[in-house]
Amino acid sequence: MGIKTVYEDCDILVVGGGMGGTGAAYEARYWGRNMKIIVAEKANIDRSGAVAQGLYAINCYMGTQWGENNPEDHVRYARNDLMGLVREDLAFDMARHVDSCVHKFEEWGLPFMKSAETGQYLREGKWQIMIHGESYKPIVADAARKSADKIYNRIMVTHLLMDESRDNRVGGAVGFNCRTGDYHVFRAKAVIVAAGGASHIFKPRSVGEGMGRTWYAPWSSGSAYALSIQAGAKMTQMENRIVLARFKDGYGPVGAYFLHLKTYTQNAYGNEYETTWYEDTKAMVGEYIDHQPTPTCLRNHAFIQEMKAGRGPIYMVTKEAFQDPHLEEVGWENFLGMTVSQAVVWASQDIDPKYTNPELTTSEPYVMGSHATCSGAWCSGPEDLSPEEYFWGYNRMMTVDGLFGAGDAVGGTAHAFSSGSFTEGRLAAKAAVKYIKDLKEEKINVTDKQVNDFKEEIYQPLDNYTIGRNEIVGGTVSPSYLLPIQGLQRLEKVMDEYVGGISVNYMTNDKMLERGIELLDIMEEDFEHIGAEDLHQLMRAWELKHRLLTSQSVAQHTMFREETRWPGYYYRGDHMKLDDENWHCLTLSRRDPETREWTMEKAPVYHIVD
Ligand code: SFD
Ligand code: AMP
Repeated sequence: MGIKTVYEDCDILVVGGGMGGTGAAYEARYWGRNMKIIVAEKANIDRSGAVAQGLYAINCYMGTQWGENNPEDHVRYARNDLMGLVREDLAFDMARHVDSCVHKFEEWGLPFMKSAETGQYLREGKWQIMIHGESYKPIVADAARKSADKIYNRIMVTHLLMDESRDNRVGGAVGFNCRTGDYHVFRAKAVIVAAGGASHIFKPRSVGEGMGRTWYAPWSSGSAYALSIQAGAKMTQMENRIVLARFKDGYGPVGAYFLHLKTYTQNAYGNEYETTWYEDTKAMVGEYIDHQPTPTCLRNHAFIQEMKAGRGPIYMVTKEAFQDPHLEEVGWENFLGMTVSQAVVWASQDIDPKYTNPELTTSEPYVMGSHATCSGAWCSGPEDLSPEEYFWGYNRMMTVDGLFGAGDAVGGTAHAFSSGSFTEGRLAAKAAVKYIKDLKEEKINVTDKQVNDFKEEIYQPLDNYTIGRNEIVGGTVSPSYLLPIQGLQRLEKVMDEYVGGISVNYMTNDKMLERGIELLDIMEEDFEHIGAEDLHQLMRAWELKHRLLTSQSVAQHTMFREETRWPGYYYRGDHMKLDDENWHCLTLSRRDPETREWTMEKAPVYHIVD
């Protein structure tokens, strides 16, 4: 192969320069003054990740110094929203540090809205503060750029390297440059995976001409999960996919509308519907329905039931709030700074929310760890807080030595959002520096064989295409290869139909999952034959493989948890109730990198906050 190999040896490698990755680069420099810190990013950190377009709110801010909330309050909030199951040590640790990160964002130039009465940050809700956030990502990227020795943009990281002198220790990562095609080998003493969550593993509502539009970023390819799973790291709560109530077709978020504009929902006939489903929900989940605020999944549940009962569409009542010119402006700006497509959809469909109440929908499921859900890697907590089973030496270190996580990558930390993900990056980097210092002179050993084997595997889709292409004279259907888009649609269909997507109203059961898992396993074999016609498609091929591994993990976890813990996110038809007696626990999985077999286990939930 005439492919150039570029080597970079460093102390800390940050994979993914999104919110978690930029936080990690920034903090690594503070503690590791003389260390070599490298970031490898698939896109360009100025506009990469979920925050690429900007955000209109910072959804996690305690305001402790203003007497607003304490970290304990946030743990209670996240636990309540996730139906009792979070990693309270990780959640507390993030919450006690998040405010200082937000203050830094302001110092670095991010424009915050301020309350006319108090002069403090303008609250959208109890936890959320409002920003003019179009510039959010370039601002945090700048901090990372000033901290790291080098940022490699346009590198799709495909695999982690393992140290060959010690079992179960990471040794770096490999990937390729999506523009030049060069093969990149990063040998590192510690790796922080911050490669974001996963969209497009379940079939989206937006298909055909709208296919690129999803709520979570379409380029969130589950790499944080796949890279960690490939390396043998344990994962937790991967069944805890998230479904969101969103404005229809543009997937515009609803938080600013509900919390700041004080809009509310009603069914097609102008009626409030959540109370209609109170008894039904109580029969499924017991007293959780009485918790305040109502958990996100249970709000979804009422929405889904009302639609099934034939009283849709569900509308957001905007007509009242939009009579106030200030709120009208906020309503539009919310989307222009974060989800431009929602404003475009309204314009194209003649919807002016001042005169027409727009429709809401429930989205397809996403897998991520930082919104109202907590899928991700099983990580050590901080030494001063974590019970024994949650602590193995270094904060945010996965079950592979030297491998750390931040943001969506980390399991158990719901409601971290952008600010909490950045905070987790900082926490992981501080611990990674300590890990390296503790290694002292011990070297990482990565053989040429390991590097060359990955090289062959990574570029295989280009060969598949070049050779297979000779068998056809026109069109895209070949007997020898699948294109990434064809593979993606096949994956989305299986996940949708068998693992609880939109076409089955989020319903699945043991038999459906059994078949889904079989089909995913067949797909794993078929994806050896993905054909990539160019480097961009090679990136698509690897994104697809990462999505598949993420999906397999989701299916395995969904099979393992024999209850319906989060109605409104998904339903196990064979176990339609929440079962605290047997399942008030976290689920853990590990895929053996050699045999590819999955093993599942339960882990206790420790309530460290009353
Ligand atoms: O309204 C590889 N989020 C919101 N957070 C808030 O604080 N406020 C909001 O208003 C939020 N809302 C919102 C949000 C997201 C989106 C898409 C919308 C609206 C429309 C959530 C946050 O954005 C989210 O919590 C954080 O961004 C998560 O941080 P992190 O670091 O875990 O993920 P990332 O930022 O997406 O970064 C991932 C990076 O990795 C790169 N990458 N690099 C190399 N190799 C690979 N194989 C890679 N795969 C991925 C990515 O390019 C990226 O840079 S609201 O809905 O609630
Ligand atoms: P969203 O725009 O839906 O992503 O939500 C942004 C923030 O507002 C998140 O912290 C949500 O949990 C919160 N949120 C959204 N809708 C509601 C609601 N109806 N009640 C309470 N919190 C909400």
